[in-house]
Amino acid sequence: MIVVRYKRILSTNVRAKALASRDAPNWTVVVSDVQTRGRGRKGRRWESHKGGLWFSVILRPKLPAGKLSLLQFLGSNATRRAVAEQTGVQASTKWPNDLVLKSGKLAGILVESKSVDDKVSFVIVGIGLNVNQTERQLPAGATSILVSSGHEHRLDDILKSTVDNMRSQYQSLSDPAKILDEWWRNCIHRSRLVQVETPTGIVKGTSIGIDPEGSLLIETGKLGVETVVEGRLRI
Ligand code: BT5
Repeated sequence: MIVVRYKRILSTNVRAKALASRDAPNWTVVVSDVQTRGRGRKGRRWESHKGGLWFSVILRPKLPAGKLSLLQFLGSNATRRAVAEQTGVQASTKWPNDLVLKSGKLAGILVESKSVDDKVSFVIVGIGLNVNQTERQLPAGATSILVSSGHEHRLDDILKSTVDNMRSQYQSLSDPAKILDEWWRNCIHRSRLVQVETPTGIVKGTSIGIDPEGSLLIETGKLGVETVVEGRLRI
């Protein structure tokens, strides 16, 4: 694993993309103590002060572009496992790209990619995990491992464990059900009432599963099962 370290950077995803375009090898990791312009989905801001783990991994999976959302689930599973192994904190997954505790959002995953036609040139799996921030240092609705466990933890140990877990899940990319099953088993809204704000309106109902493409299946009652491709979910 090649690790490229920064004290301060705009965004590890932006840096990783630039390196991937210049043929950096698979499993190159870009990590920074601070991001000054950390990003979430749809250009949302990701607060990335000192104390958190902010990193991006370069991959070139042999997958059609339509299946890339699998990497988001792979990243969530790997981070959840690493957090449990290294800190004892048991986080849950939340669709589509969060790890959460009862006290709030612990981590977010941002998958970005470059494809030509349906062929993937590279994928960047960006992971933001709140580790050693105190409550005061976190944005509203967020939590950290320190807040949950009462202890500080070594960022490098969690980084290494997450990448190791990503590598072992990577073998399962040809068997997506394995990745999606693990994700669903640990999902906080399994069979619970949810509301998802989608680009075309709000969908309400019971979340009953995810399909092979990673879309959320919601039993809405009268309208039957709706397949939600993207959106923001509330329980
Ligand atoms: C995400 O977006 O959850 C994906 C976040 C990915 C961040 C990593 S850090 C390394 C790499 N480099 C980057 O530039 N990005 C990736 P989304 O689902 O859109 O959630 C964004 C929302 O989470 C914001 O609108 C806030 O409400 C909330 N938020 C912002 N910072 C947070 C934090 N540190 N902890 C928890 N929630 C936060």
